[in-house]
Amino acid sequence: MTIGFAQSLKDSLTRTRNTVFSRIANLLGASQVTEETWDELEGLLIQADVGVETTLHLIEQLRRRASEEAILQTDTLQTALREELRALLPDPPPLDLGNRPLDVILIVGVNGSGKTTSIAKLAYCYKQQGRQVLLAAADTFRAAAMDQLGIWAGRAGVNIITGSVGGDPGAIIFDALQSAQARGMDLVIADTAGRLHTQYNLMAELGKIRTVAAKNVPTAPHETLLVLDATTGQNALSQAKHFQQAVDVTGVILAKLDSTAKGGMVFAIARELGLPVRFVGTGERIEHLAPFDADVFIDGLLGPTNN
Ligand SMILES: Nc1nc2c(ncn2[C@@H]2O[C@H](COP(=O)(O)OP(=O)(O)O)[C@@H](O)[C@H]2O)c(=O)[nH]1
Ligand SMILES: [Mg+2]
Repeated sequence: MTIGFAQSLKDSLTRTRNTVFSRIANLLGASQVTEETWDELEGLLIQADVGVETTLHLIEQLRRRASEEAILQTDTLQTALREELRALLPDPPPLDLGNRPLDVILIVGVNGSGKTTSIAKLAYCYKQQGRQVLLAAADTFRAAAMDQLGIWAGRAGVNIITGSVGGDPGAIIFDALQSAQARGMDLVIADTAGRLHTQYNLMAELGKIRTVAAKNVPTAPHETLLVLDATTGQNALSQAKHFQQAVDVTGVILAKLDSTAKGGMVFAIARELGLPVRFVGTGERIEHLAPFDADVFIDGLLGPTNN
């Protein structure tokens, strides 16, 4: 990870760090571990949006280690906490991109989560890396969604395929893939409608998009990234489960990390959803997207290690 990305990931954690994690770091300063330490740590982790289930798991692991390793001092416990948090975020394999002539990324998530903005940021980021990017505006449910993506495509300097409002999203994916292949482009990023009003609609629509994609590019989509709004904390998790039932989600883009103190939800996403966070939104501008890095993330929360 470049220094610039690492810094922006750390900066986006300012609220999360200042609100709760700095208190965890203070609690685990240089003193004795007491029964109160455990209670306070548990409360702070829950406040930090780590999630109840994940917090209880962490406390259990740490209590076991404290007794096995005879941990009496809070600073040693802090080191153990850091290790256990890190263990919750196993490094995923690299994104399945760049292994074929044309990659397809499907972006899913509810309206307002930051989907369109994240697509623009991804397009910009991959364009910087020299890739030929084409956007597919397959959120045909709202006219504004297609217009907005068009504006962002202009900012990112990439082309876009749109259709008519209420039109068939599958047809737009079809056009986009045909067009990308004809023009020798190597990456299609598709926006989709974030309708959740019935699970059936969601599944039907996303299922159809996948079928059309796979017909044109046999192994597509290569990544299906779910955009979650970090400011919604634990609510985002139940939302995510609906999407996981509808489509084979391969990773998460955690948008708006800069505007929340709920950054601890990354641990719950990993443990409760089994999904790696791949990118985080660090602001509203097109360059405000950072690849996720677990070591940088944990340093950003607790400060760098002293050893
Ligand atoms: N601060 C901040 N705002 C964001 C970020 N990503 C998206 N937003 C804002 O969230 C709002 C909704 O984003 P949009 O992309 O339109 O969401 P969509 O409805 O899911 O497509 C907009 O006001 C964006 O500027 C981010 O990473 N940080
Ligand atoms: Mg949108």
